[in-house]
This record gives sequence, C-alpha cells and structure tokens, in this order.
Amino acid sequence: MMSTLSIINQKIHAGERLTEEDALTLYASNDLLTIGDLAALINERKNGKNVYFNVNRHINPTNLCVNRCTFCAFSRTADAGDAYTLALDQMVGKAVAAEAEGATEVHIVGGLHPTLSFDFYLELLREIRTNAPTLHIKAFTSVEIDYLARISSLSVEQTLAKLIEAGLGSMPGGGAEILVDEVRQKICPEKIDSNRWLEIHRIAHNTGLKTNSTMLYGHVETVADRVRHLARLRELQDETGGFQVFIPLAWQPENSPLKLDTKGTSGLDDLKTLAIARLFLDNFPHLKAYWIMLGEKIAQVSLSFGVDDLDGTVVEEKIGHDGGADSPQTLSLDRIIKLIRVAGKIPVERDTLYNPIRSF
Ligand code: V47
Ligand code: SF4
Repeated sequence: MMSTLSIINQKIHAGERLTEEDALTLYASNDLLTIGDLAALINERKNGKNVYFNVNRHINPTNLCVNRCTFCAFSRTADAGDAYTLALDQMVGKAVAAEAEGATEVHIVGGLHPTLSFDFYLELLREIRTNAPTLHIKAFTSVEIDYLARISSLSVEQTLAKLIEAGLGSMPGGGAEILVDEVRQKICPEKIDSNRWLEIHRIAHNTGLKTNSTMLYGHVETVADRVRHLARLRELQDETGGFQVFIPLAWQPENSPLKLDTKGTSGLDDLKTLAIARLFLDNFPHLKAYWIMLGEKIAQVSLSFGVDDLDGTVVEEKIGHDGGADSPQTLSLDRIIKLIRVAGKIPVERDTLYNPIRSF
C-alpha cells in the first residue's frame, strides 16, 4: 500500500492525471494526512491561499414533489400537514430583502410540483430580475429543468433559452446523487438517470451557462460508485469545461424513508472524499465544502485538505435541516471571514461565477 501511495504521490508531483484505480487506492488508505497534503498542494497551485464564499440566500419554492427519492427528508405529498408552496410575491420579497442585506445571489431549488406551470417559474425569474436587479439567479437543478421541459412540451434547449431570457444566470449542481444507475434505482428510481443528468448539463454548457456539480454520499453507494461518479464528471468537464465547482454532499440520515444504520458520514470520510475529489478532478477549478451538511468545524478543517470554497451565508436552509443537519441556518459574513482567517487563508467574497468582489 505504501508503495502505491508513493506512486500516486509521484504522479501528482509530475502533474499526471489519476486513474479510477488510483482513486480507489486513496480511498483504501488511512493515511489521511498524506492524501490531504497532496490535495492541499494541488489546490494551492490552482487557487493560492484564497478561500471563496458568497453572500447568498436560498429559496425553496415548494416541498411538494412528484418524485419520492428514498434519501430525501424534504419532499412531501399534497396531503401532508407541513406541505408548503410559497407564493410568488413571498419569494420576490425574500430576494428583495436579500439584495438589501448585501446578497449577490439567490439559489432557488425545490420539489417537482404536481401542478405549478412553467410560466409560474418564468414569472418568478422575471419578477426577481425586475425587483432585485443586481442579484444573480442560480436556479433549478437538471432534475427540475428536465421536469419543466416535460410539463411545457419543450426541448431542453428551448426550456433553457426561455429561462435565460427571463433571468436565469447559472444552474446549481443538485440531483446528481450518484451517477451510477444501479445506485439510482435504489435511492431515486423516479429521478432522471445518470445519462440524462449529464446530458442536461452538457446542453446547459453548450448554451453558455455555467453549472455546478454535486455528489450525495454516505448512503448505499460503494467507494467504487463514488469514483465512477467522479470519472463521469471529469469526462464531461473535458468535453465542455462548463462546471465551476464540485460539491460533495454528506447525506443527513434523519426523517427519510431510507433507514440505514448510520448517524451520518464520519469526519474522516468527509475529509478523504473532499481530498480525493481535489486530486481526481484535475480539470475542476473549485472544490466546495458545504458547511450546511458538514458542520462548521469539518468545513473549516477541510481548508487544509484541498478545499477553496465555503459556499455562502445561505440565511435559511431546509433540505439538509429536514434531514437532521445540526449546523446553523446561516453564517454571518464576520463568522465566515473568521473561519477562513483562523485556517491561515485569505477570505475572498466572490460572485456566483467566481469573480472576486473583495478580499479581507
Ligand atoms: O439534489 C437531499 C441533496 C441536493 C439530502 O450548486 C441531501 O452551489 C444531504 O444541490 N442530506 C440539493 N443532502 C442541494 C444542492 C446544493 C446545495 C448547495 C449548493 C449547491 C450549488 C447545490 O441536496 C439534492 C440532493 O442531492 N439532498 N436530501 C439529505 N438528507
Ligand atoms: Fe423530490 Fe429532489 Fe427530494 Fe427527490 S431529492 S424527492 S426530486 S425534492
């Protein structure tokens, strides 16, 4: 094992691309500090000492969803007592308030609502753009884009063109889960398959949209499934260059139909997963530690394991917290800056497209 890790070490220093087998070797190793050091080296080459964050606000329009992903604690059927759908003016009000408080981005994702029309979503984008014109609107995972295309009988290209015309600025990375269909059959059988997820991002990239990517880990998947997932993302990135960032999402195991003997991912697994992603995804500019799922402490430590992005202030979060996340709902600007400084890095507020706004 030592010799294999040292071969990988040499490859990294020589700037050679890692194979899936190399990634599996890294997963099998418990030498977390060596893996983390290598990931930190690669990150420092790409991003120096900068650690990015943004001032943003999440809006989840509805928790009604026609899919029933077994890992999801957020979605509801219409007859559930705590099912909700926000009115258009409530959402616009949240965006206007966010802009007034210094946010540069709204992040909008939600369930696949059984009856809301495509026009409702177009109107939502237009109203936000009119009333909070400085905000970048990052909205709708490829799962939602596929659904909007289906309910409006449009192609994905046409759907995206209409959304962009109404104000869409980029797409978040959700819905990827694990890009291996045998795993999707177990945890999200109704969701679009792995090829469709990748195809929608490919179309978005070809349309000129930047998108993000995620991986939901810590449920039924194997490490080989995780590595396959990374390989498929890397392949599409070679083709389009349209992904900005990779965001591993640690599964929050409470309150969902999927009952597994776990209280959540371990700190070791979280750090290893981030570091291996940094080493394997050599064509991704950024790696995000999403503190909502990881907690502030692991997110901070991850800055020494290849991470250069801490997401943002968020303000209000439902998806991870419905799953039992014990992180706060929001981090203040001061808090994020302090977390980054204490880790010996330079806090850089960025916009959604990673243009620096100011350094601290
Ligand atoms: O698609 C659902 C995941 C995603 C749980 O692009 C869960 O910048 C953990 O994609 N535990 C939505 N994860 C969130 C997301 C995201 C978040 C922050 C930033 C960005 C970005 C994207 O959350 C879903 C699903 O993969 N998810 N339930 C759960 N219990
Ligand atoms: Fe619906 Fe998304 Fe939850 Fe699946 S993960 S049930 S698609 S809200």
